[in-house]
Parts: sequence; C-alpha cells; structure tokens
Amino acid sequence: MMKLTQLVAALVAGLGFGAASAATTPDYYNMLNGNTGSYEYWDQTYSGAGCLTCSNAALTGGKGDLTDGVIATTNWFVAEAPAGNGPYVGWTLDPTITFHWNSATAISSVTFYFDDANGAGGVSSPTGVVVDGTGFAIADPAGSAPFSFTASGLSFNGTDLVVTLNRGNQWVFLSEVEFNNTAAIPEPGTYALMLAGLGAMAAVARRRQAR
Ligand SMILES: [Ca+2]
Ligand SMILES: [Ca+2]
Ligand SMILES: [Ca+2]
Repeated sequence: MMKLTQLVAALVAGLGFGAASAATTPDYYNMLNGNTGSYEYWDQTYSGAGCLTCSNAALTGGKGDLTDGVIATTNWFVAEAPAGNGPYVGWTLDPTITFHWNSATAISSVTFYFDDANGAGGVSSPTGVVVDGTGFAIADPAGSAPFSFTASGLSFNGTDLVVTLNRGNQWVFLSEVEFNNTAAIPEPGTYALMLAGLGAMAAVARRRQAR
C-alpha cells in the first residue's frame, strides 16, 4: 500500500503547482498558399504537400512560416524585400487555415501576429478573425507597426482548429500563430481543504495502526 507521504507527494505533483499556462504547437496546418504581389508572399518553408511557389495552391500536411517561432518585427515592404521569401504569408483572399493536432488538445487562446502597414501597398490590419466558429473583431491599432491579437476565452478541445482571417484591405499579412491553454488551477482554499482532508485520513490511519 502507498505510504501517506507518497500519496501527498503524488497529489501535490498532480495539482501542477506553478503550471498556469501551456503553449502547444500543431502537428501540421492546411491552407491555401499566399499570393504574389511586388514580391512573393508564399509559405516557402512549408514542409507538407502542395506547390510552395504557386499563389493560392492547396498546402496540406506540413508546417512553415506560421508556426516556426519567427515573428516579423518590420512591415512587409521591409521584411520581404527584395526576395519575398521572408517571415510573412500574405493573401489577397480571406484565408481559412485548419490547424491539426494528432491527439485531442485543449486550447483557450490563440495569438496572431499580423502586419498593419496602414494601407501601404494595400496591406492593413484585418477587421477580425473567426476562431472555432467564434468571431473576434480587431480594431486597427494606432500607428503602422506589426502587432499581435489574442483571441481568448476559447473552450476548444479537439484535433482540428479552424481559423479564418477577414481582411480590412486588399491584403492580410500573417507571420506567426501561437496556441495556449490556461489550465484550471485550484485556488489556495482548495489546497487548504485537501490538506485538512489528508490530515484527517492520517489520523484515522494512525488510530487503525494503534489498535
Ligand atoms: Ca513565423
Ligand atoms: Ca513567407
Ligand atoms: Ca494602424
């Protein structure tokens, strides 16, 4: 039988002290490739199937610019010049992206990293995103710098998270998408109750041993 000290240790470990938020990365994402403009705003490092140098080609089963950890810090006309193989994927349609996990995954928030550019070259912040069927409006930030938007309060738990970006201009430019799950951490009062319960169990166990 498990000793009481081991039981307490196991319970404390199971509660996950300090683990308030967990990032998760999808196993792959499916979408239509970006477009050609002054340069080529494709997802050229994409690891799956599809034409990496064709505008709006179906890309399936891989990962690339959107989940490589590289977040653009300058506008498209700086980050993409002159080759167009930079950190962004840029579209002249409202892209729908399906992010896939091989096993069911809980997600409570999704953060998008967009360019703003205030209309330079037809690139502006999007008017909103739809995440797992829920619409989120995005206000055009003051200034023209790249920015992030977090869709929070989600209760997704599954393998395929569908996202649609709604353009505010001719183009939408996206460089990264991050996924997080904020675990439900018991409040301190819960711990106190549990410890009191364990204390009572220990007292009972001691009494039984004494008999
Ligand atoms: Ca990236
Ligand atoms: Ca790119
Ligand atoms: Ca702006």
